[in-house]
Amino acid sequence: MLELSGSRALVEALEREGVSVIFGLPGGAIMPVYDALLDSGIRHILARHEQSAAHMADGYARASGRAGVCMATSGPGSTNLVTGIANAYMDSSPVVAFTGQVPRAMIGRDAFQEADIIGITAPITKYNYQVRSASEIPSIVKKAFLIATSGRPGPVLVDLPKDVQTEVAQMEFPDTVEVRGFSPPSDPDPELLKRAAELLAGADAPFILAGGGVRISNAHLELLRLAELLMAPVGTTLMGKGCIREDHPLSVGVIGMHGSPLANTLIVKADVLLAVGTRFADRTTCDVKEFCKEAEIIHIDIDPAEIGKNKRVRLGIVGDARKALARLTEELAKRLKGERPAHWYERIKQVKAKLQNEGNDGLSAPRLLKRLRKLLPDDAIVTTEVGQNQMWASLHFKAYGPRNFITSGGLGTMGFGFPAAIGAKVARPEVPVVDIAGDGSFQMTMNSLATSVSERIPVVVVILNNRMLGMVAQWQRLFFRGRYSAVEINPPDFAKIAEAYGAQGIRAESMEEFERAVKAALASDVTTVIDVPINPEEDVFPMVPPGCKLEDMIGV
Ligand SMILES: Cc1ncc(C[n+]2csc(CCOP(=O)(O)OP(=O)(O)O)c2C)c(N)n1
Repeated sequence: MLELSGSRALVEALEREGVSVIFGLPGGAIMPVYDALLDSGIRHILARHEQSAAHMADGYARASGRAGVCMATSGPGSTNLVTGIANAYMDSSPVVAFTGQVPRAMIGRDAFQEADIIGITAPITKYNYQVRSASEIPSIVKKAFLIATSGRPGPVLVDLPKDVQTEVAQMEFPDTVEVRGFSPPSDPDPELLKRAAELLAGADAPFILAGGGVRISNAHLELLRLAELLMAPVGTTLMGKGCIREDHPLSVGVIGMHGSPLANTLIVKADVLLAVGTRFADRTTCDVKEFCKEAEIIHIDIDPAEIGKNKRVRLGIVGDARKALARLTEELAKRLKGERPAHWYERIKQVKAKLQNEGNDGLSAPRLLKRLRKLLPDDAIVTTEVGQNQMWASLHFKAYGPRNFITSGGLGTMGFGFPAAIGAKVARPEVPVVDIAGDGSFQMTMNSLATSVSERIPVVVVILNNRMLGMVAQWQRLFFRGRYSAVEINPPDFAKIAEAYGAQGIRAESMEEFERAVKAALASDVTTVIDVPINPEEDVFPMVPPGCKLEDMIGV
């Protein structure tokens, strides 16, 4: 037993969890913890807005596979975290957030900077808890990390009243904790795996749909083995992008509203669909009732609540994707006789060669992204903002690894990409990290330039600058008779803004200038913002119009 203040116990508990970095911004109600941090080995990265701190923690988590930690004061500090927490929740990202709170006796009295953050975040956290006695801190921190990272990951929030932080108590740091009603996921049912193998072995046109769960459980190699054994094409959700190298002959790209034409046409022809670690989100399935209506669907997911939630399936298998895929492959190998047809290889190769052709249409977004791919090493990490930039990146920027494409798929949060890039760079400083941005999205969190420069976390931002809230403008062109409403945003001079923060700012007006700018950015040890003007009226195609089914794709 150790006698410690609550704030010292918190720092000690974080160190025992292996936390080496926290993203945050202080204030009155969390000051004892900030003071205790000074005596620890933990690096604190000062955000300029708590939303960005949460996105940084989220980007760190996705790039590293470990929990990301953020911290804020009470009231507005904690409410500013909300978007970042909701974003992590929708994308199953393990973020642990600590918030200061007014002293215990003041709770519920409308005290200065009081907010009921426990009530506010109840629906967007996997678990949240207000600490009522300092002695609880060691076990609560252990529980927070266990819950955030195990099973289907997600955000956890721990609220710390200020007087709990200063209270001195006998502290016991447990090696393990039990959480009532929370048990590790069971092993996948062997009988169901056998039935799944039988279905797949008998399929004429099998298809594999890989979601973010494949990345989370590090199941990419198992996925590849199964796909190669079965000789089935693999499409991914946006969250699963990169789970199979997108230059692999069996990879067909992302499925969905802005999916690749190849992926969307092949998946609807499948007779057996193996879906792994996906929640059948509406952006992936489009009209969910019509989605793969004729196929036998096998769904593997770690979260039992996902089975049958959005889509009725023939076989639902609960368990870790990596274990399930490994065992399914063993079962399948016993059942497959003779060589599998390799006809996919040729067909996919031909279509892809056509798609990868850069063309020569000036500074078009697809062309810029294809060029960017060539300029970056295979292991570079790309984050995106939200809007056309995100969909272009999904379609035209090939990802070569499961943690190399980081995007806000669930909440669709503009302003996510830049702070997430900073978090990812902290997690993996050895690889280049590039945020593919829109001019609208970047303006939402561009004050993170200050963090990036002063904390020496150099990333690259490529702004596909159409001077528009482009995706909204596209919908207005297509579905509102071209009547623009509130989409022209007159962006500032981004290169000057970057320079004002001490970053490097480059405006690139030709492909040659773009190439030079990317090379200069990669060689630089400071963040670089590359502003590229593109045609304001360029649409992202193909597209499945809202309410339609995958087969109704337009603009192919
Ligand atoms: C925080 C937030 N507010 C509003 C939206 C709605 N929205 C979706 S895409 C989009 C336009 C994005 O514009 P920009 O960042 O310039 O990217 P572009 O579509 O032009 O590539 C908007 C406003 C959103 N996704 N997130």
